[in-house]
Amino acid sequence: MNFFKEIPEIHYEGPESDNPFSFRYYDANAKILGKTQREYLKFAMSYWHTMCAGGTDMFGEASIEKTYSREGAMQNAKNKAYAAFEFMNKLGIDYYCFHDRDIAPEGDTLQESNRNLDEISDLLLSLQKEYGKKVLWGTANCFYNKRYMHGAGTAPNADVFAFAAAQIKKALEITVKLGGNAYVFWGGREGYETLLNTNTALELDNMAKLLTMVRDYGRKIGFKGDFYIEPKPKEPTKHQYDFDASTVLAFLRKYNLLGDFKLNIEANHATLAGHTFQHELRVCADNGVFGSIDANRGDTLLGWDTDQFPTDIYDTTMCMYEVIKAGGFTNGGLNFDAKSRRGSNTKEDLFFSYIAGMDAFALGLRCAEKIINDGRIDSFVAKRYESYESGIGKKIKDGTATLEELEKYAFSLGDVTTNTSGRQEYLESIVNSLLF
Ligand code: XUL
Ligand code: CO
Repeated sequence: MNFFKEIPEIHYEGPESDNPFSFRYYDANAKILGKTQREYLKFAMSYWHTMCAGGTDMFGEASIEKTYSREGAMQNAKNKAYAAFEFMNKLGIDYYCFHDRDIAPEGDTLQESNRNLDEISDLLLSLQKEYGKKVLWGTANCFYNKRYMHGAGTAPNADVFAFAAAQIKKALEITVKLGGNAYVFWGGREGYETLLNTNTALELDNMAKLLTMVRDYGRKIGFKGDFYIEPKPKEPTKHQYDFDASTVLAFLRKYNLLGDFKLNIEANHATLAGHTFQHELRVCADNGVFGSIDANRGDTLLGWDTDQFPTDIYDTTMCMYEVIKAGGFTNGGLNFDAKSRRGSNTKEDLFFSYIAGMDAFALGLRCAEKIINDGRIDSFVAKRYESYESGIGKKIKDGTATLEELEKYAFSLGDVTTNTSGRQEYLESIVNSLLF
């Protein structure tokens, strides 16, 4: 099997190289902040976009050839697995992420789907050993089949809930079998179209019950990794319950799921929620729930999830700045939840897309390191809040100040005229001078 035989292995050649099949910034073994770039970035291939998506949209049929065999769905899945490892191997990507239905076809019954998964995961396990690749995370596709049109864990019908629970149980078992250290919940249709037909309180309670059961079962079968929730505000549903990082945090707190659950932040989901990618990462880091990243980008002129490959250096820099500050990845990594455009429809384009994304993050990592090593941004922020390090400010910070005490203190001040500049433009120009 040699699906990508016309494509060479991709290696680092440096910024001056004009070889399109080379990395100009991603130098896997070069050290940065004490780790190799490879260890820091932990790139992962998304099985669905990379191996399955044919470039369809609401107006058009597939434009990209993703057929691996015409001898039935199982043979296709097997050949797809060989192609996936050939692809990762040529790019030097160590991890992959998958939905159950990406790797093995759905059967007529859940039992048949599960048998398909057993057979294909045996093959994946042997390919992982052969190529030295790992699973970053697994998940269940509980949104494609029409049974899930009203949701899975938030379905108004208990049979749908039960079916989803059983499907997720198997997807978790397969993730564990393949050695994955994380399991993702993206609430594809866990939301509503209209409140006129929706019992939001029951739906959210049920969702929490499902996550609790999966957590408990996972721990019972020896899964020691993280569960992640991936926030997204809308699409496919009008309103999704896992709207953004703050909403998910409130949910995890309410239902006592913190500790086992962290967040998987996707760039384009952040922008759809009206936030920057960096904002969502910061919310996670501030609350100890930073888990993993779905690396992509949207388009400011389009209001949907375009899942484009990330190439904006400012974005990747500020992302890696937050990742470094959060202590780097543990069980998570950078999964390219991104697809080549419908018009970029050759095998070469698939490689160019990954090269562009990996280079953008490698460059972002180096730029973030520069900002941190330069120190001006950090020391500006520290100085901006220094009044909380002593006197009345320290009492406020420590939680020992009372309202009466603050009133007495304020009376002693006369007027307060100590507002100092936030120096936004100056700081932005420092970042630019370090980047370019
Ligand atoms: C959809 C999305 C999913 C999840 C996994 O917007 O991001 O691919 O990452 O189900
Ligand atoms: Co995603």
